[in-house]
Amino acid sequence: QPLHQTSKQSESLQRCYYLLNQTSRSFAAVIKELHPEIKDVVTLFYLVLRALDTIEDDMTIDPSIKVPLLREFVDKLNEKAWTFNGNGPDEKDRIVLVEFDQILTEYHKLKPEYQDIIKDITKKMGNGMADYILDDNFNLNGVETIADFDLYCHYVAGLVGEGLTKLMVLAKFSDNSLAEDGFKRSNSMGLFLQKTNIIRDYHEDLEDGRSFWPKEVWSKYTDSLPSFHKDTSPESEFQGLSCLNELVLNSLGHVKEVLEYLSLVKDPSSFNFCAIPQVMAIATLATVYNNPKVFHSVVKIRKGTTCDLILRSRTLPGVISIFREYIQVINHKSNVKDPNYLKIGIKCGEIEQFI
Ligand code: PS7
Ligand code: MN
Ligand code: MN
Ligand code: MN
Ligand code: MN
Ligand code: MN
Repeated sequence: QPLHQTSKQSESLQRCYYLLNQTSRSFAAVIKELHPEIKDVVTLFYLVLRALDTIEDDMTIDPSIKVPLLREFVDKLNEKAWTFNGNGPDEKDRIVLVEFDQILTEYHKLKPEYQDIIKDITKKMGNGMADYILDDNFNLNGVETIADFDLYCHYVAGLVGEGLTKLMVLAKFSDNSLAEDGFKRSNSMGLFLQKTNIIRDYHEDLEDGRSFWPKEVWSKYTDSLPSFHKDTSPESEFQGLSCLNELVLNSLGHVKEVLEYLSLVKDPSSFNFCAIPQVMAIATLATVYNNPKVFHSVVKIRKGTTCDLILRSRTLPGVISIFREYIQVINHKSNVKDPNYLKIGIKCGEIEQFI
Protein backbone atom coordinates (compact mmCIF):
# COMPACT_ATOMS: atom_id res chain seq x y z
CA GLN A 1 0.00 0.00 0.00
CA PRO A 2 1.48 3.39 -0.99
CA LEU A 3 2.43 5.56 1.95
CA HIS A 4 0.02 8.36 1.04
CA GLN A 5 -2.89 5.93 1.44
CA THR A 6 -2.05 4.40 4.81
CA SER A 7 -3.84 7.01 6.87
CA LYS A 8 -6.84 7.29 4.58
CA GLN A 9 -9.95 5.45 5.72
CA SER A 10 -12.28 4.28 3.00
CA GLU A 11 -15.78 5.78 2.87
CA SER A 12 -17.33 2.53 4.04
CA LEU A 13 -14.94 2.21 6.99
CA GLN A 14 -15.78 5.76 8.02
CA ARG A 15 -19.44 4.84 7.83
CA CYS A 16 -18.79 1.79 10.03
CA TYR A 17 -17.26 4.01 12.72
CA TYR A 18 -20.27 6.32 12.39
CA LEU A 19 -22.55 3.29 12.95
CA LEU A 20 -20.47 2.25 15.97
CA ASN A 21 -20.84 5.71 17.50
CA GLN A 22 -24.57 5.75 16.77
CA THR A 23 -25.27 2.41 18.43
CA SER A 24 -23.14 2.44 21.56
CA ARG A 25 -21.49 5.20 23.53
CA SER A 26 -19.75 2.84 25.92
CA PHE A 27 -18.50 0.21 23.45
CA ALA A 28 -17.51 2.93 20.96
CA ALA A 29 -15.32 4.61 23.56
CA VAL A 30 -13.36 1.46 24.45
CA ILE A 31 -13.18 0.02 20.92
CA LYS A 32 -11.77 3.24 19.46
CA GLU A 33 -8.86 3.07 21.94
CA LEU A 34 -7.84 -0.43 20.83
CA HIS A 35 -4.53 -1.07 19.05
CA PRO A 36 -4.85 -0.42 15.26
CA GLU A 37 -4.25 -4.11 14.49
CA ILE A 38 -7.53 -5.16 16.12
CA LYS A 39 -9.60 -1.96 16.21
CA ASP A 40 -11.28 -2.44 12.83
CA VAL A 41 -11.91 -6.15 13.30
CA VAL A 42 -13.49 -5.60 16.72
CA THR A 43 -15.61 -2.76 15.27
CA LEU A 44 -16.89 -5.05 12.52
CA PHE A 45 -17.45 -7.91 14.96
CA TYR A 46 -19.48 -5.51 17.10
CA LEU A 47 -21.54 -4.21 14.15
CA VAL A 48 -22.33 -7.69 12.80
CA LEU A 49 -23.54 -8.82 16.23
CA ARG A 50 -25.37 -5.54 16.81
CA ALA A 51 -27.27 -6.18 13.56
CA LEU A 52 -28.14 -9.71 14.66
CA ASP A 53 -29.26 -8.47 18.09
CA THR A 54 -31.43 -5.82 16.42
CA ILE A 55 -33.35 -8.63 14.74
CA GLU A 56 -33.58 -10.56 18.03
CA ASP A 57 -34.77 -7.51 19.97
CA ASP A 58 -37.45 -6.37 17.49
CA MET A 59 -40.78 -7.54 18.89
CA THR A 60 -42.65 -6.29 15.79
CA ILE A 61 -41.11 -9.09 13.70
CA ASP A 62 -43.31 -12.18 13.88
CA PRO A 63 -41.57 -15.30 15.27
CA SER A 64 -42.33 -17.18 12.03
CA ILE A 65 -40.11 -14.66 10.21
CA LYS A 66 -37.67 -13.89 12.99
CA VAL A 67 -36.58 -17.45 13.73
CA PRO A 68 -35.42 -18.33 10.17
CA LEU A 69 -33.89 -14.86 9.81
CA LEU A 70 -31.76 -15.41 12.93
CA ARG A 71 -30.73 -18.89 11.80
CA GLU A 72 -29.81 -17.76 8.27
CA PHE A 73 -28.22 -14.47 9.29
CA VAL A 74 -24.69 -15.92 9.02
CA ASP A 75 -25.25 -16.57 5.28
CA LYS A 76 -25.59 -12.82 4.71
CA LEU A 77 -21.89 -12.56 5.53
CA ASN A 78 -21.21 -14.32 2.21
CA GLU A 79 -23.13 -11.68 0.28
CA LYS A 80 -21.69 -8.47 -1.12
CA ALA A 81 -24.39 -5.95 -0.33
CA TRP A 82 -27.26 -7.42 1.73
CA THR A 83 -29.42 -4.94 3.62
CA PHE A 84 -32.61 -5.31 5.68
CA ASN A 85 -35.48 -2.86 5.99
CA GLY A 86 -37.85 -5.05 7.96
CA ASN A 87 -37.31 -3.62 11.43
CA GLY A 88 -40.07 -1.66 13.11
CA PRO A 89 -39.62 2.13 12.74
CA ASP A 90 -38.91 2.52 16.47
CA GLU A 91 -36.10 -0.03 16.62
CA LYS A 92 -33.24 2.11 17.86
CA ASP A 93 -30.35 0.42 16.02
CA ARG A 94 -32.18 -0.36 12.76
CA ILE A 95 -29.61 1.75 10.89
CA VAL A 96 -26.99 -1.05 11.14
CA LEU A 97 -29.32 -3.30 9.11
CA VAL A 98 -30.38 -0.57 6.68
CA GLU A 99 -26.68 0.08 5.98
CA PHE A 100 -25.44 -3.50 6.41
CA ASP A 101 -23.86 -3.30 2.93
CA GLN A 102 -21.26 -0.89 4.34
CA ILE A 103 -20.43 -3.41 7.05
CA LEU A 104 -20.13 -6.22 4.48
CA THR A 105 -17.76 -4.18 2.31
CA GLU A 106 -15.36 -3.78 5.23
CA TYR A 107 -15.91 -7.28 6.60
CA HIS A 108 -14.68 -8.79 3.32
CA LYS A 109 -11.46 -6.77 3.55
CA LEU A 110 -10.50 -8.39 6.86
CA LYS A 111 -7.89 -11.16 7.05
CA PRO A 112 -9.65 -14.48 6.33
CA GLU A 113 -8.75 -15.79 9.82
CA TYR A 114 -10.59 -12.84 11.38
CA GLN A 115 -13.57 -13.30 9.07
CA ASP A 116 -13.77 -16.97 10.08
CA ILE A 117 -13.87 -16.18 13.81
CA ILE A 118 -16.66 -13.62 13.29
CA LYS A 119 -18.59 -16.00 11.05
CA ASP A 120 -18.34 -18.93 13.47
CA ILE A 121 -19.59 -16.89 16.43
CA THR A 122 -22.37 -15.25 14.36
CA LYS A 123 -23.64 -18.65 13.25
CA LYS A 124 -23.73 -20.06 16.78
CA MET A 125 -25.29 -16.90 18.25
CA GLY A 126 -28.04 -16.64 15.64
CA ASN A 127 -29.05 -20.27 16.16
CA GLY A 128 -28.91 -19.89 19.93
CA MET A 129 -31.07 -16.76 19.86
CA ALA A 130 -33.59 -18.58 17.66
CA ASP A 131 -33.83 -21.39 20.23
CA TYR A 132 -35.06 -18.87 22.81
CA ILE A 133 -37.62 -16.87 20.83
CA LEU A 134 -40.94 -16.74 22.66
CA ASP A 135 -44.06 -17.58 20.71
CA ASP A 136 -47.19 -15.45 20.96
CA ASN A 137 -48.34 -17.30 24.07
CA PHE A 138 -45.29 -15.88 25.84
CA ASN A 139 -44.37 -19.14 27.48
CA LEU A 140 -42.88 -21.45 24.87
CA ASN A 141 -39.10 -21.70 24.43
CA GLY A 142 -38.45 -19.28 27.27
CA VAL A 143 -35.69 -19.37 29.83
CA GLU A 144 -37.01 -22.09 32.13
CA THR A 145 -34.15 -23.51 34.15
CA ILE A 146 -30.92 -22.07 35.49
CA ALA A 147 -29.17 -24.25 32.89
CA ASP A 148 -31.25 -22.46 30.21
CA PHE A 149 -30.28 -19.12 31.71
CA ASP A 150 -26.59 -20.04 31.41
CA LEU A 151 -27.07 -21.41 27.90
CA TYR A 152 -28.99 -18.36 26.62
CA CYS A 153 -26.34 -16.06 28.11
CA HIS A 154 -23.63 -18.24 26.55
CA TYR A 155 -25.19 -17.78 23.11
CA VAL A 156 -25.60 -14.00 23.31
CA ALA A 157 -22.57 -13.01 25.40
CA GLY A 158 -20.30 -15.94 26.34
CA LEU A 159 -19.68 -16.54 22.64
CA VAL A 160 -18.68 -12.87 22.24
CA GLY A 161 -16.10 -13.43 24.96
CA GLU A 162 -14.87 -16.54 23.16
CA GLY A 163 -14.63 -14.75 19.80
CA LEU A 164 -12.87 -11.70 21.25
CA THR A 165 -10.41 -13.97 23.05
CA LYS A 166 -9.65 -15.82 19.79
CA LEU A 167 -9.11 -12.47 18.02
CA MET A 168 -6.77 -11.20 20.74
CA VAL A 169 -4.76 -14.44 20.73
CA LEU A 170 -4.56 -14.52 16.92
CA ALA A 171 -3.40 -10.89 16.84
CA LYS A 172 -0.81 -11.76 19.55
CA PHE A 173 -2.24 -9.25 22.01
CA SER A 174 -2.69 -11.94 24.50
CA ASP A 175 -0.87 -15.16 25.19
CA ASN A 176 -2.42 -18.56 24.73
CA SER A 177 -3.19 -18.94 28.43
CA LEU A 178 -6.45 -16.99 27.94
CA ALA A 179 -7.71 -19.69 25.58
CA GLU A 180 -6.34 -22.75 27.35
CA ASP A 181 -9.30 -23.35 29.65
CA GLY A 182 -11.82 -24.26 26.94
CA PHE A 183 -13.02 -20.65 27.02
CA LYS A 184 -14.47 -21.11 30.50
CA ARG A 185 -13.24 -17.74 31.73
CA SER A 186 -14.07 -16.00 28.40
CA ASN A 187 -17.58 -17.35 28.83
CA SER A 188 -17.79 -15.95 32.36
CA MET A 189 -16.72 -12.53 31.02
CA GLY A 190 -19.80 -12.52 28.82
CA LEU A 191 -22.16 -14.15 31.34
CA PHE A 192 -21.34 -11.61 34.03
CA LEU A 193 -22.27 -8.75 31.65
CA GLN A 194 -25.35 -10.44 30.24
CA LYS A 195 -26.84 -11.61 33.53
CA THR A 196 -26.40 -8.13 34.99
CA ASN A 197 -28.13 -6.68 31.93
CA ILE A 198 -31.01 -9.19 32.23
CA ILE A 199 -31.51 -8.49 35.94
CA ARG A 200 -31.50 -4.72 35.39
CA ASP A 201 -33.84 -4.89 32.36
CA TYR A 202 -36.64 -6.79 34.20
CA HIS A 203 -39.21 -4.04 33.67
CA GLU A 204 -38.21 -2.93 30.17
CA ASP A 205 -38.12 -6.50 28.86
CA LEU A 206 -41.54 -7.30 30.31
CA GLU A 207 -42.98 -4.16 28.73
CA ASP A 208 -41.51 -5.28 25.42
CA GLY A 209 -43.25 -8.65 25.82
CA ARG A 210 -40.24 -10.78 26.75
CA SER A 211 -38.33 -11.95 29.76
CA PHE A 212 -35.07 -13.74 30.49
CA TRP A 213 -35.45 -14.27 34.24
CA PRO A 214 -35.30 -18.06 34.72
CA LYS A 215 -38.57 -19.60 35.85
CA GLU A 216 -36.72 -22.08 38.07
CA VAL A 217 -35.74 -19.09 40.23
CA TRP A 218 -38.80 -16.77 40.07
CA SER A 219 -41.30 -19.60 40.60
CA LYS A 220 -39.94 -19.92 44.16
CA TYR A 221 -41.21 -16.41 44.87
CA THR A 222 -44.33 -15.91 42.72
CA ASP A 223 -46.58 -17.74 40.31
CA SER A 224 -46.43 -14.89 37.81
CA LEU A 225 -43.29 -12.89 37.03
CA PRO A 226 -45.12 -9.58 36.28
CA SER A 227 -46.53 -9.60 39.82
CA PHE A 228 -43.30 -8.01 41.07
CA HIS A 229 -44.28 -4.99 39.00
CA LYS A 230 -48.06 -5.12 39.34
CA ASP A 231 -48.51 -6.04 43.00
CA THR A 232 -47.15 -3.21 45.12
CA SER A 233 -47.94 -4.81 48.50
CA PRO A 234 -44.98 -5.11 50.93
CA GLU A 235 -45.27 -8.93 50.80
CA SER A 236 -44.99 -8.99 47.03
CA GLU A 237 -42.10 -6.53 47.09
CA PHE A 238 -40.25 -8.72 49.57
CA GLN A 239 -40.72 -11.79 47.32
CA GLY A 240 -39.54 -9.75 44.34
CA LEU A 241 -36.43 -8.58 46.15
CA SER A 242 -35.64 -12.12 47.31
CA CYS A 243 -35.86 -13.27 43.70
CA LEU A 244 -33.77 -10.37 42.41
CA ASN A 245 -31.14 -11.00 45.08
CA GLU A 246 -30.96 -14.69 44.22
CA LEU A 247 -30.15 -13.70 40.62
CA VAL A 248 -27.50 -11.26 41.84
CA LEU A 249 -26.00 -14.13 43.88
CA ASN A 250 -25.99 -16.26 40.73
CA SER A 251 -24.12 -13.51 38.81
CA LEU A 252 -21.57 -13.10 41.59
CA GLY A 253 -20.59 -16.70 40.83
CA HIS A 254 -18.73 -15.39 37.75
CA VAL A 255 -16.63 -12.76 39.51
CA LYS A 256 -13.63 -14.98 40.31
CA GLU A 257 -13.25 -16.09 36.69
CA VAL A 258 -13.69 -12.51 35.46
CA LEU A 259 -10.83 -11.30 37.66
CA GLU A 260 -8.69 -14.30 36.65
CA TYR A 261 -9.31 -13.49 32.98
CA LEU A 262 -8.43 -9.83 33.46
CA SER A 263 -5.21 -10.77 35.26
CA LEU A 264 -4.08 -12.54 32.06
CA VAL A 265 -4.68 -9.63 29.64
CA LYS A 266 -1.31 -7.94 29.21
CA ASP A 267 -1.77 -5.38 26.40
CA PRO A 268 -2.97 -2.10 28.02
CA SER A 269 -5.57 -1.11 25.39
CA SER A 270 -7.02 -4.64 25.38
CA PHE A 271 -7.07 -4.58 29.17
CA ASN A 272 -9.16 -1.39 29.22
CA PHE A 273 -11.47 -2.75 26.58
CA CYS A 274 -12.07 -5.92 28.61
CA ALA A 275 -12.13 -4.32 32.06
CA ILE A 276 -14.42 -1.30 31.65
CA PRO A 277 -17.62 -3.23 30.85
CA GLN A 278 -16.95 -5.60 33.78
CA VAL A 279 -16.45 -2.72 36.19
CA MET A 280 -19.70 -1.12 34.98
CA ALA A 281 -21.41 -4.46 35.54
CA ILE A 282 -20.30 -4.85 39.17
CA ALA A 283 -21.36 -1.23 39.83
CA THR A 284 -24.74 -1.95 38.23
CA LEU A 285 -25.13 -5.19 40.18
CA ALA A 286 -24.50 -3.35 43.46
CA THR A 287 -27.04 -0.70 42.46
CA VAL A 288 -29.81 -3.15 41.55
CA TYR A 289 -29.16 -5.40 44.56
CA ASN A 290 -32.11 -5.34 46.98
CA ASN A 291 -33.47 -2.36 45.02
CA PRO A 292 -37.27 -2.31 44.42
CA LYS A 293 -36.89 0.35 41.70
CA VAL A 294 -35.84 -2.50 39.36
CA PHE A 295 -39.51 -3.57 39.23
CA HIS A 296 -40.67 -0.23 37.87
CA SER A 297 -37.88 1.29 35.75
CA VAL A 298 -34.35 0.82 34.42
CA VAL A 299 -31.90 1.57 37.22
CA LYS A 300 -28.75 3.26 35.93
CA ILE A 301 -25.47 4.17 37.59
CA ARG A 302 -24.70 7.88 37.92
CA LYS A 303 -22.70 9.62 35.18
CA GLY A 304 -20.09 10.88 37.63
CA THR A 305 -19.63 7.36 38.97
CA THR A 306 -19.10 6.06 35.43
CA CYS A 307 -16.32 8.57 34.74
CA ASP A 308 -14.63 7.79 38.04
CA LEU A 309 -14.80 4.05 37.35
CA ILE A 310 -13.30 4.39 33.87
CA LEU A 311 -10.35 6.35 35.24
CA ARG A 312 -9.70 3.70 37.88
CA SER A 313 -9.99 0.78 35.42
CA ARG A 314 -6.64 1.27 33.74
CA THR A 315 -4.77 -1.21 35.93
CA LEU A 316 -5.54 -4.57 37.52
CA PRO A 317 -5.11 -3.23 41.09
CA GLY A 318 -7.55 -0.41 40.21
CA VAL A 319 -10.10 -2.92 38.94
CA ILE A 320 -9.67 -5.14 41.99
CA SER A 321 -10.22 -2.21 44.34
CA ILE A 322 -13.46 -1.35 42.51
CA PHE A 323 -14.71 -4.92 42.80
CA ARG A 324 -13.78 -5.01 46.50
CA GLU A 325 -15.72 -1.78 47.13
CA TYR A 326 -18.88 -2.96 45.39
CA ILE A 327 -18.77 -6.38 47.04
CA GLN A 328 -18.79 -4.50 50.34
CA VAL A 329 -21.69 -2.33 49.15
CA ILE A 330 -23.66 -5.50 48.34
CA ASN A 331 -22.80 -7.11 51.68
CA HIS A 332 -23.95 -4.01 53.58
CA LYS A 333 -27.25 -3.77 51.66
CA SER A 334 -28.23 -7.31 52.64
CA ASN A 335 -31.41 -7.97 54.58
CA VAL A 336 -31.14 -10.62 57.32
CA LYS A 337 -34.68 -11.75 56.42
CA ASP A 338 -33.66 -12.57 52.82
CA PRO A 339 -33.76 -16.36 52.30
CA ASN A 340 -30.31 -16.19 50.65
CA TYR A 341 -28.84 -13.87 53.26
CA LEU A 342 -26.26 -16.44 54.42
CA LYS A 343 -25.30 -17.60 50.94
CA ILE A 344 -24.80 -14.01 49.78
CA GLY A 345 -22.64 -13.25 52.81
CA ILE A 346 -20.55 -16.36 52.13
CA LYS A 347 -20.18 -15.54 48.42
CA CYS A 348 -19.05 -11.97 49.21
CA GLY A 349 -16.60 -13.32 51.79
CA GLU A 350 -15.21 -15.82 49.26
CA ILE A 351 -14.63 -13.09 46.70
CA GLU A 352 -12.98 -10.80 49.26
CA GLN A 353 -10.69 -13.68 50.27
CA PHE A 354 -9.81 -14.31 46.65
CA ILE A 355 -8.84 -10.69 45.92
C1 PS7 B 1 -17.89 -7.56 19.71
C2 PS7 B 1 -17.26 -5.76 21.40
C3 PS7 B 1 -14.14 -8.80 26.52
C4 PS7 B 1 -13.63 -11.29 26.73
C5 PS7 B 1 -24.01 -6.40 20.11
C6 PS7 B 1 -18.52 -7.55 25.26
C7 PS7 B 1 -27.20 -8.70 23.11
C8 PS7 B 1 -24.11 -7.63 27.24
O1 PS7 B 1 -29.61 -8.43 25.88
O2 PS7 B 1 -28.37 -4.73 23.47
O3 PS7 B 1 -30.27 -7.06 23.94
O4 PS7 B 1 -30.56 -6.16 26.25
O5 PS7 B 1 -27.68 -4.04 25.82
C9 PS7 B 1 -19.56 -6.58 21.34
C10 PS7 B 1 -15.92 -10.52 26.96
C11 PS7 B 1 -23.58 -8.62 21.09
C12 PS7 B 1 -20.33 -9.17 25.73
C13 PS7 B 1 -24.92 -9.08 23.89
C14 PS7 B 1 -20.71 -7.32 20.81
C15 PS7 B 1 -17.03 -9.59 26.94
C16 PS7 B 1 -24.86 -9.13 20.58
C17 PS7 B 1 -21.39 -8.17 25.53
C18 PS7 B 1 -21.94 -6.87 21.56
C19 PS7 B 1 -18.05 -10.00 25.91
C20 PS7 B 1 -25.52 -9.98 21.64
C21 PS7 B 1 -25.14 -5.73 25.32
C22 PS7 B 1 -22.74 -8.85 25.59
O6 PS7 B 1 -26.17 -5.50 24.36
O7 PS7 B 1 -28.27 -6.42 25.36
C23 PS7 B 1 -18.30 -6.65 20.83
C24 PS7 B 1 -14.62 -10.20 26.75
C25 PS7 B 1 -23.20 -7.36 20.91
C26 PS7 B 1 -19.03 -8.90 25.65
C27 PS7 B 1 -25.84 -9.22 22.92
C28 PS7 B 1 -25.01 -8.11 24.96
C29 PS7 B 1 -24.35 -6.90 24.91
C30 PS7 B 1 -23.91 -7.91 25.79
P1 PS7 B 1 -29.76 -7.04 25.35
P2 PS7 B 1 -27.69 -5.08 24.75
MN1 MN C 1 -30.12 -5.63 22.63
MN1 MN D 1 -30.99 -8.96 22.55
MN1 MN E 1 -31.32 -6.23 28.04
MN1 MN F 1 -37.36 -1.44 24.97
MN1 MN G 1 -44.71 0.66 38.22
